[in-house]
Amino acid sequence: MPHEKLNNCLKDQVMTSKLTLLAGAFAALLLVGAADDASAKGKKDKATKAAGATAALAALDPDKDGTLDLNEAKTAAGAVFDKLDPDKDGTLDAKELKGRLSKKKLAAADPDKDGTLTKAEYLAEVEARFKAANKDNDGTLDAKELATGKGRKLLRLITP
Ligand SMILES: [Ca+2]
Ligand SMILES: [Ca+2]
Ligand SMILES: [Ca+2]
Repeated sequence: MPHEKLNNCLKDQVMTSKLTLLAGAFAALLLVGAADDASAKGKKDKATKAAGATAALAALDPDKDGTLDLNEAKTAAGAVFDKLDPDKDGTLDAKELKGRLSKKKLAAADPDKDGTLTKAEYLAEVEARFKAANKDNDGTLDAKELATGKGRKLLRLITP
């Protein structure tokens, strides 16, 4: 190989490896950026959920003691039930529930299997979710407990 050609060939190789390095560095930057975004999003989600739970709690807590007790949850649930039952026949069917309960959950909460929930059945489901969300078993739910997955499942049934 003539000297010049060899030189060019080497230059090409150096260029290629530099480009590969650059591409690698760029990809790494992108990855770091994506990871940052994901953790920022996670934090934001958590903050949003906590803020949502705090706001929901404020609306559900007539005695303003900063926690939700079972009576308060049931009172709120009763109001939601009445609102969802515009034909006032005392039962909610899947359509009236508007996705607050999945089909499976509706079936589980409906022991007489007539496809609708009476207020008593609805309140029993509320009580079960309240207990599931009340991790420390102190009889009340605070904003932190309401922000958990189980807490939000309860909120779905008791917030307008
Ligand atoms: Ca309260
Ligand atoms: Ca029923
Ligand atoms: Ca608690």
